[in-house]
Amino acid sequence: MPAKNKELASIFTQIADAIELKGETGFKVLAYRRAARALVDSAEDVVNLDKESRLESITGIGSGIARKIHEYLATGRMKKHQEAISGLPEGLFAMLELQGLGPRTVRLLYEKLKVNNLEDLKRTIADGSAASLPGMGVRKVSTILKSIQLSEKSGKRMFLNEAAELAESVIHRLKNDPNISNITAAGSLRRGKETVGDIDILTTGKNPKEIVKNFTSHPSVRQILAAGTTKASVLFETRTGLRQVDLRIIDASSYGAALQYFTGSKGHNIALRSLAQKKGLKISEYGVFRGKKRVAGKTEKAVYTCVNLPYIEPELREDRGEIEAAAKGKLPRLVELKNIKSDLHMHTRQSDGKNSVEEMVAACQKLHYTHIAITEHSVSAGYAGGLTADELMRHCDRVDRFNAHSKGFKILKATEVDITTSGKLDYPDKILARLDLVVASIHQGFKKNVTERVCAALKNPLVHIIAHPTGRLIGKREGYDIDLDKVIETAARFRKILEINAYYGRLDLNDIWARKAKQANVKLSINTDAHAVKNLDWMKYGILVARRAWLTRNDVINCLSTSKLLKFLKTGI
Ligand code: DGT
Ligand code: CA
Ligand code: CA
Ligand code: ZN
Repeated sequence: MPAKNKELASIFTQIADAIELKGETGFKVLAYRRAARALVDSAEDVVNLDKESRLESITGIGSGIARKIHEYLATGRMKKHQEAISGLPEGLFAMLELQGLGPRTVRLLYEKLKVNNLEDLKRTIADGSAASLPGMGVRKVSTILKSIQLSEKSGKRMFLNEAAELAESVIHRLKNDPNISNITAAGSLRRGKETVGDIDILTTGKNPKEIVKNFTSHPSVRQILAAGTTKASVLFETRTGLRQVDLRIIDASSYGAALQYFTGSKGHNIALRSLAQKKGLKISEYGVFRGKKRVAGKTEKAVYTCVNLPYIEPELREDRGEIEAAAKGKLPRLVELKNIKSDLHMHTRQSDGKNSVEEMVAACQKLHYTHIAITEHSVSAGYAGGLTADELMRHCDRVDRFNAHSKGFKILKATEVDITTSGKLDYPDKILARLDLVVASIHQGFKKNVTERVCAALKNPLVHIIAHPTGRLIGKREGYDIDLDKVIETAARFRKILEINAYYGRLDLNDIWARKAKQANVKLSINTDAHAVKNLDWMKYGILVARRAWLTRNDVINCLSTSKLLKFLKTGI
């Protein structure tokens, strides 16, 4: 949606809300709401409409509204807006965002109980005064309380797994709609971004109205924000709160152009459009145009072909040099899930995992891996059932026995050894020397010389991989104070491997740092750190990070065959 359409729509909505809060009802309120809807639904930029004095050609915009739009575009202000909101506490508008709380109720709370904001509202719910207002009652209040709790949970962006699962469930249901021919997720989810704000779904098909109806009647939809003839925005209830999903129904002739546009990122789109302009072309969500003539639009690839570029994978579309690389024919051939032959960091019941070695093996064989590493925690990770040196040696004996009888699938003898607060490893070298793979990581002393300790581990000839190098937990913990440039430089010097931890709450290294590691000739390893069979499919999230980091299969040691990996671990080549 053009930026000014969006801006003006929210201004008109706020006017409607404000005058309703002040007691206005009827057609004036409706007129402002209708104008807001019309601006959202319009395919044309309100700026152009205003310039060409065509505002009133849009249904829902009369002369009064048109004048106000013009005033706002010309001066950056709208008198009616300022007048409408004056005297109203800002907190009232935030309350209106809650489901089950309309202007009439907010007004009642404001006038009778001096409720100015969400905090006041929570207080009056807790002390029972809200429920005792006329027309309120316990049931209504409990609905409002649930909305507050949901909206507090929804404040943050979604983890990649939640976004992927939500999109999948919406798409799965709509796929049964005979009206729909194509359906796919776009936006940040398609780019594999580590967190997702809202879900953008594009479809083609007949009877768009029916498709919208089908979409908005999904049983998990809690609120319909907008529902037009070719698009709709709704809030779904998920485990973590209310999440926005946008659906757009596109004409088949524009599907590629729309997919390109709504996949973003915004930065990538802007760069692509300016390249097109230099070639006398205009790219929009409807197609690629030379003057009035559409020269492409059906497929995404054709959009890129128009500006003499090869197809650019969604994960690369972040305006981080992908357009220049594409122009020079230097795009990397990105690693894919199907290239992965192993998962090299996982836990079983022997330490803090949920499943047995046998169960993890069976699950990994189903994934067509040829080998895995079981990496239990070490001695001082007592909280996580860390293995004593003896226990680790007995585990290795069992692995040797398994491998002696196993064809086409090997378990690597391995550990996830703690880098202790003193900077030493948690097992003596003679124990580590028996292992095929040593994964080292920090689990304690987050503030104690982390860079030095990690670099010391990298210098130990027995160490291969540093797991989750920054220790961040997305949205929860910043990560250690670590000098990653120095870690990467040290890893490069000693031919060591850095992990992309595929757990959706870690994704550590992230895309930016994994790319820097590659540029410094450091190999990466994508691992799930699974603590149960069902965690093994997090690999796909690690792959997305790797692709966003421009990695090819040659950068990722999980793509090596068993023998090549074992040789690499021994010799560094
Ligand atoms: P999110 O939802 O915050 O994780 O990020 P996105 O990238 O999914 O952003 P969203 O949902 O606001 O919009 C989806 C795509 O639509 C976005 O990646 C690029 C395109 N888009 C949206 N607004 C604009 C805009 O104002 N200008 C341009 N060039 N593209 C836009
Ligand atoms: Ca989005
Ligand atoms: Ca969106
Ligand atoms: Zn682990």
